[in-house]
Amino acid sequence: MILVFQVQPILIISNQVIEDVAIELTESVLSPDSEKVSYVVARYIGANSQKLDCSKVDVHSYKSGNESGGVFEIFVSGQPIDVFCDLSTDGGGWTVFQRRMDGSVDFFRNHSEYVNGFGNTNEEHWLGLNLLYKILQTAETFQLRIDMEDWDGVKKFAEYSRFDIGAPENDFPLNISGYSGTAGDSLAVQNGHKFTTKDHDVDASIRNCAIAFKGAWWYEKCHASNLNGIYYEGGPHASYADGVNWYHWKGVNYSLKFVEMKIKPIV
Ligand SMILES: [Ca+2]
Repeated sequence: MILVFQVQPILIISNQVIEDVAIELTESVLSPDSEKVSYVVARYIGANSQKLDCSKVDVHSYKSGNESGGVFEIFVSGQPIDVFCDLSTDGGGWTVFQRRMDGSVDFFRNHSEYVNGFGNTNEEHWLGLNLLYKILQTAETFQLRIDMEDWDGVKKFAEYSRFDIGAPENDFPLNISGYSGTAGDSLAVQNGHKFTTKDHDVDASIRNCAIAFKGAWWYEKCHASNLNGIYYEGGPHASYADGVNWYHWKGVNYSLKFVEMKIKPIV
């Protein structure tokens, strides 16, 4: 009963929301979990006035692009933020937080830049670990999808049914599971590890993996994937494992032409 009183003030706004909340609360009560209930309530409070991620945007409200994808405004901790939404791949609703596509943006950057984000939302960019962390707080479970393309136009993907990163004070450790896809699982090695940059070494190696492999990543000692590495035109590179590498597809001497990392809540 307490739950009902908590959500009543929201229910005025739309019948659809009433139904959605009722369904989710029913599921929550069937498997009691106060954290989940608070997530659901917070999510629907936000859904009425604020779009918390790309799964809740009005597809016609793009700032650039079109209904199948583009730049949209979402709200992160109440603040409007422009993000790129992929509204067509695998059911749409994906909030993009990383893209490599032409090498126009330097990704060999320091800790504060990876925390705060950089690049052009329409093109190459890194959304930023702080924003990513905050978005991931708005639902109990997010999934991760990574779309990739080689220089022959072959496309593959990796998807994880659970994706999360830890708090800033813990250096954003990676928490993933539930791989599926066509590209192979090159994130398993990185799971549980903190985010290292060239000026912030929190990896498991005696050296700094970000310096060694010219990227910034959830390095262990060091990696099976390096999607923030050097963008080598054409693909093959003689240098060892410092490109935009995804080991289980193309090995460590092939830099991908296109990469896009994106998240979507499971609700
Ligand atoms: Ca180290």
